[in-house]
Amino acid sequence: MFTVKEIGDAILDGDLSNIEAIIKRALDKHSPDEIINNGIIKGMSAVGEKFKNGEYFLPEVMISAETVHKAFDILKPMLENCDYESKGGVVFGTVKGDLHDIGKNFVAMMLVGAGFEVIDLGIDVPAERFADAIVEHNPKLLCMSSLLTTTMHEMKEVITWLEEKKLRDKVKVMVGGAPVTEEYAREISADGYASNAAEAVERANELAK
Ligand code: B1M
Repeated sequence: MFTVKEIGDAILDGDLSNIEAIIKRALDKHSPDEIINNGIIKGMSAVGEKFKNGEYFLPEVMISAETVHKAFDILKPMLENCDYESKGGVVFGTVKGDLHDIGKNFVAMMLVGAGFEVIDLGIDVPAERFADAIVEHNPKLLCMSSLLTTTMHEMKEVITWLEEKKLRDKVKVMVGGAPVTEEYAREISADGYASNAAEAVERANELAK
């Protein structure tokens, strides 16, 4: 039996070869939500701390990120198969110039688990692709993630682009990611902001009403 703490440690150690077995055994005792919030997110936050303190360098961070992706592959179908009625579509992407997707994937998975249909545009998404996806999928929400202070301004670019294309009134816009704040969200006229995945689900529920 593996505890959620051990899952966090496996992420921190980048234990790619054992993560599948660890998650599967942890599922005997813990829900996917618990594993994500108390295991994987805590582990990845610890990786972030070590990166910040200079104890970890990019190779260690990348192997931990890969371990997280492998854990997601196992947990994702479990969240998707929940018996929820669809609350509407969500177009989601990490903004142009930004390759971080772990947080976006967490939030997307939680939104799927809460009954939204997520159209994931991936990373490095330019304004035009967000706009095209709105026309194609007619979602209730547009979600953008940014992890870099040098890319968060792209969120404003997207909103301006939507205004120019007369698409702004068709969706509610929610933004998030480590450098993004509630104040910044207000400044760029986003409709909502969340600082973590659980809050993102709450905000999405409010905005989709
Ligand atoms: Co990067 N990186 N990175 N990195 N990286 C950060 C973000 C950084 C803070 C590290 C540091 O210096 N302390 C720093 C940014 C500094 C800044 O801008 N202020 C940084 C840097 C500088 C860089 C590079 C420039 C490094 C380089 O090449 N020299 C480079 C940039 C590449 C690019 O994007 N163009 C780079 C590269 C990478 C990797 C590829 C190695 C890897 C990404 C792998 C991947 O994502 N597939 C990576 C990682 C892993 C990190 C850290 C260590 C961890 C990020 C993470 O996954 N956190 C990060 C340090 C840190 O954050 N402490 C760092 C865990 C994740 C669960 O949290 O993403 O914050 P987070 O998501 C949260 C919330 O923010 C929120 O909910 C999530 C779950 O709770 N949230 C939303 C996120 N999106 C949301 C959307 C919402 C609502 C909530 O609504 C729509």
